[in-house]
Amino acid sequence: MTTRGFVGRRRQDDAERRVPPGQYLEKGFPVLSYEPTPRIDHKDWRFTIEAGEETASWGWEEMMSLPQTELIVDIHCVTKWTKFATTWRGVTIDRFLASAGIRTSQPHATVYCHTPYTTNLPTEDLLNGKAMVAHTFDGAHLDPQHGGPARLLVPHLYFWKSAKWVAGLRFMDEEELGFWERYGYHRRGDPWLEQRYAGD
Ligand SMILES: Nc1nc2c(c(=O)[nH]1)N[C@H]1C(S)=C(S)[C@@H](COP(=O)(O)O)O[C@H]1N2
Ligand SMILES: [Mo]
Repeated sequence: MTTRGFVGRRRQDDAERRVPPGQYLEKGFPVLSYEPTPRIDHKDWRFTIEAGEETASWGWEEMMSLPQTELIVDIHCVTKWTKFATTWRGVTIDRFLASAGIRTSQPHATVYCHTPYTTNLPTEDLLNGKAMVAHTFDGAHLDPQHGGPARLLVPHLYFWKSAKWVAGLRFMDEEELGFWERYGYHRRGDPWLEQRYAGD
């Protein structure tokens, strides 16, 4: 019985270590969108990558025929909620690049959407399995409110980098600030370093 108490305490400590500084644990899945939820048909969905002179673009079926990856990850919103163990399925940015034979040399990336939302981040945060275009959440089609038919997922950065209704990536030599970044949010947004605002 003392053992049970001890194990309970240990579990709580583990949970606390898993929540980045300044965050709290959220059991639900809040919706945060500045624009109204668009309804995008699979047949109208495209994902484009531009890197210098090179451009490649995939329709829905083309994306689904690429190798798929499942990720189970904690996510962290800059409004301070953290959600544990969310399950996603999609295609990593590496797979898109490899399927088109594109090599990125540009250090900056801008993410754009089927809506006016944009966000920017360093290119390296999108590579080596760190980011994907996700179309499935918890085994079901991604809800339109959460970015369906597909959103970017960059779970190791604050969730505003995970652009919903993603339409493309532009790799660039010069940095171009995105929607929230122009309002003073951080260019990278690492939750473990509490990079909430420019200058953090
Ligand atoms: N297109 C688009 N993507 C977006 C946003 C948005 O307003 N528009 N909000 C961002 C923010 S601040 C967060 S926390 C997450 C919220 O995703 P959710 O609504 O699925 O929880 O989406 C990010 N991606
Ligand atoms: Mo957010």
